[in-house]
Amino acid sequence: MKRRQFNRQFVGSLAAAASVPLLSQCDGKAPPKKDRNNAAKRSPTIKRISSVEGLLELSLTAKAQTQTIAGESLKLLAYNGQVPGPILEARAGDTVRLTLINALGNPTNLHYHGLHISPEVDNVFREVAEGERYTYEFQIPETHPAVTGWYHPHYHLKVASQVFDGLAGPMIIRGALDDIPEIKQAEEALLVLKDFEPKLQGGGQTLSPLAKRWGREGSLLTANAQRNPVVDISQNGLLRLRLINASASRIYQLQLPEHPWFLMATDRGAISEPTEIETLMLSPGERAELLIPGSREPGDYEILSLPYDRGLSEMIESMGKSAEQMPGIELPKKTAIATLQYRPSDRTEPLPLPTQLIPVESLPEPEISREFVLDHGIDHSAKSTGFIINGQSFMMDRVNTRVRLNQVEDWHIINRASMAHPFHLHTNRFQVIKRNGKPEPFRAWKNTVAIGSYETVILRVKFEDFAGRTVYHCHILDHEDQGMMGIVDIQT
Ligand SMILES: [Cu+2]
Repeated sequence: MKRRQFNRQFVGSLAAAASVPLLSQCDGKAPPKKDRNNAAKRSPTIKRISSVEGLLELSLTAKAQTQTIAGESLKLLAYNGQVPGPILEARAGDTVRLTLINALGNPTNLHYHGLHISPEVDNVFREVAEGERYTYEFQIPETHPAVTGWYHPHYHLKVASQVFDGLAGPMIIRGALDDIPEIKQAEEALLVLKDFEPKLQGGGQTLSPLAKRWGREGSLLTANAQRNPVVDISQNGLLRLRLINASASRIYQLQLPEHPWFLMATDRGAISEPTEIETLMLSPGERAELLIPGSREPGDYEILSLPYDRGLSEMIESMGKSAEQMPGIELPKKTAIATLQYRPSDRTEPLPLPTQLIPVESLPEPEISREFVLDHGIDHSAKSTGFIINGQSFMMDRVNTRVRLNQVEDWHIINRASMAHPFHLHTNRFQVIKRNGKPEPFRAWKNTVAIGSYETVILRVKFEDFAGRTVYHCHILDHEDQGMMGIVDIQT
């Protein structure tokens, strides 16, 4: 085979340099161009804590720390000294015993985003006070699907600041999906997408009321707390890439130009078959798993974050141009968030994609339909500062919606506001049935869905297994802190 050298001078890290001799030659035409100034470095591996003999046992200390990210010294909050926090990994049926130690100087708690567990455990009303510790113990149901979940604080009024400052970590549950032979053969990578703002996190500036209303965003886009890290992909291999949007407010519109990628799982598990996609929208809280075949010309392929306007142009028009200059408000722009880098392999035949994953059942017709109108306004009873659902702002002891266990419902989520509001339901999964009157192209299990300004989404949910009080809310966490949350009481 005729091979030729290609330019790898942009590769900075020692680990990457070590792989250069192996990768120094390749077939045919030149690999795609990339921005040489935007140096891609191999991401340091996130520490992984896995269950042993059916038990995932650990403690997580939440504490402030200074961390250098892309050359900026940032004052952040970390779990066990790491941003992002360690990857927690367990199997369906395993027991989790997690002790949260709070050294933040503020109250906090934990939410297990993407896990189907009792709201008595995954309890957002719990307070773990400063200096205290609390042990969360639960069993992951035997029938739990394989999911990419994540854990983060959910203490009302502190959620946006604690997550924006770094408190978030991946939580992987393995199940039947992991036993599919083609999936077993795939290599895995995981990227936690998260923005930071040096002006706020170390620069001494404070968040303006306008940026808080908008939902704070940072100018420094990172994956695994690194700017544009390298993700290895084996030539003729198969990469299973997990993505978590752990940003407080940012909506990503992702693209992998000149390279195929296939969606294999959404928030709450696999879809029925790998589905080739063009762009992937990931709003705060959402996850996706992709299958990427190493089938292209060896080279570097950037995963791009494309501009997505979640209502900024309208806000800037109404507030004046000064909005653009405020830390915490970022104009949408195109950025490389990670770079896939080909690594040679002895494989001459490409690894096949699975033809089937896990069937996504069709939910029965709903017994009840409800409307949830998302809007900006004041609920005087709750002394809210401006974000409401059905005219109501969140109150700690006010149940907004009562449902029956095992009942199937259609929820019409109507966004009457000029900003996008990603809607997240705790405890239970749902399927998006229609968006703006149009059926979704395929069935998928979700628990967070972006609802653009003036859009309507119908989701179908069956309240399964667990009774008790849980919540739904906007996952732009500043909006949640400012009242865009409701309590649903699941009754037997
Ligand atoms: Cu919102």
